[in-house]
Amino acid sequence: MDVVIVGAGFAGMYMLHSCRQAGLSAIVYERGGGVGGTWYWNRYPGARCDVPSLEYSYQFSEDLQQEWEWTEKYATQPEILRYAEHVADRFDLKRDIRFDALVTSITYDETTNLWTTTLKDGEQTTSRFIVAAVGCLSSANRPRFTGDETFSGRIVHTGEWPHEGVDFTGKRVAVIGTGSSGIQAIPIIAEQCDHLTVFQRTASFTIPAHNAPLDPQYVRSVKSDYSTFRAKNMLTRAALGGDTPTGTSSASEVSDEELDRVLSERWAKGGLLFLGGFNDSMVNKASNDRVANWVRDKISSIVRDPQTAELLQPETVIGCKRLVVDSGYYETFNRPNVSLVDLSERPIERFTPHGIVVDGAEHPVDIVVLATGFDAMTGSLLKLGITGRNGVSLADAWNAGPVNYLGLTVHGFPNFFMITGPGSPSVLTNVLVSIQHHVEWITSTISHLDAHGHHKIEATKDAQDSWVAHVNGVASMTLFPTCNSWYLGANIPGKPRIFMPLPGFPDYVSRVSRVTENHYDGFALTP
Ligand code: N01
Repeated sequence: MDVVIVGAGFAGMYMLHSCRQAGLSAIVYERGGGVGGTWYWNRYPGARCDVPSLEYSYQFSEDLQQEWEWTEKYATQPEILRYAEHVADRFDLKRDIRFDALVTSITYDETTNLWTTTLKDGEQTTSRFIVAAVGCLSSANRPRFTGDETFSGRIVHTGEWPHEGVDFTGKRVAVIGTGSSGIQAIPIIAEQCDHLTVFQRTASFTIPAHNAPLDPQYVRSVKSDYSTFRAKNMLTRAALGGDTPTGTSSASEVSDEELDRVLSERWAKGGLLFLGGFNDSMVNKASNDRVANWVRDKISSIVRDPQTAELLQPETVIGCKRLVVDSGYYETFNRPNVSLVDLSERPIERFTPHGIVVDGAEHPVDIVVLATGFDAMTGSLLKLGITGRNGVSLADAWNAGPVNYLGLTVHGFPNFFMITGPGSPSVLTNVLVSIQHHVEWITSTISHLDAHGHHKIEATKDAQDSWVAHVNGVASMTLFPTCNSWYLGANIPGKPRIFMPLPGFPDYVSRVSRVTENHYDGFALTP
């Protein structure tokens, strides 16, 4: 093979299509039984994208983007999975995808300049290039709790949701975790179950989605000039929401009335662009405090029980942990069948056969939903068992953190590419846009190598060191490093604390373009 691609989510599918267009032979190995990546696994109730559907979609084919009809502003998981299936069928992708194919190792051979990919069943394939399209949030974090093996009920993880669904009728349910997954699932589970106990270690800031069916007239107007709509989005920091520009003033400088006007407007509109009301919310603590306090007051105005309302008010900087978008989350705590248990001071003590004990009190439970997130950005890459030049494993190379060049490559790992890897804007963007950028760069780079008789591309150590310094420098100008988020790896015990994604999509794109135009500056190309 020219290219072995790992993962058949949105990144792997487009990578395969792009390879074919460039005349490269390629095969995709996918551990799941179907396409869709994160949307294949995350089937929990309420799972839905928080990027508007007209943006969270491919733009490489005008016909595709014209013919596909999204039904809601924010698409549900089943609808996104149907879209992924549609794309796979429309571009005849499945004939080059091997499903239920778990990659156990990928090893570089310096003498042949080839990579060998080994599957769990022992099958091996050699290829000139490897593209890891494994997703940023695809390695479930399943913390163990004392006594959980004695629990007589069922334990499920949002990121590995049973395909047949879970019936909560008449059950006492625990949800552990209040990030995006928990916050999406909690309102739906509360409606279905007998009693829901939410176990919260850290409160999250969440903004209402105000989801609704898509207005056909709006869809027609976007589709009448889709490319301009896409181009505007790509010029924003998060490659998203070009129609709602970021405010031009500082939240620390406006009057109380102006602050309230801007934030009320953004709250009423809903969604992730809430934080763009002012131009400095993520770089100026005083500004962030004012925005955060406004949301804290909002929580108090929605949640009737004052003690619960207080527990639901996050203490962190708003936006430090990824902002969540919800449908009826805070309102759910006004239901008589929902209670909140605070773990911030006292963690879960143990599981018993019939419940969960915190601070000496047992909460009776039949089903436990772990909404405990992922070993983000590096977890799935490290699970591939990658070994590069001189027998050095990726795990060793990343011992102190995921060093990389442009978030696309790693020194010591020639002809190996990552899509939305650490060091790229990835999770701080509409990831479909980042995926497109990376896929097209990787394909054109391979074509460039072939056209110029180069067999090998590898980031130099110097270029990698400068890139890592650049990413750290940008992150340190923001408020992102001020809390324990998965962006920093802080949710996984023992993981190096490094801010992994790079804020700012447009600047990233220009930097990558400059590297390419400058004869792949920072890379060694070997004839
Ligand atoms: O995971 P998370 P997620 N005991 O890591 C808690 C994307 N996404 O699956 O904050 C008790 O955010 C943990 O507590 P703490 C999106 O990018 C998108 O919800 O570490 N609690 C936290 O509350 C998102 O950010 C959508 O103190 C424990 C929670 O579990 C990312 O995926 C939907 C614990 C984990 O929250 C991850 O979201 C869903 C323990 N031992 C996800 N361990 C969209 O809408 C962990 N927690 C597109």
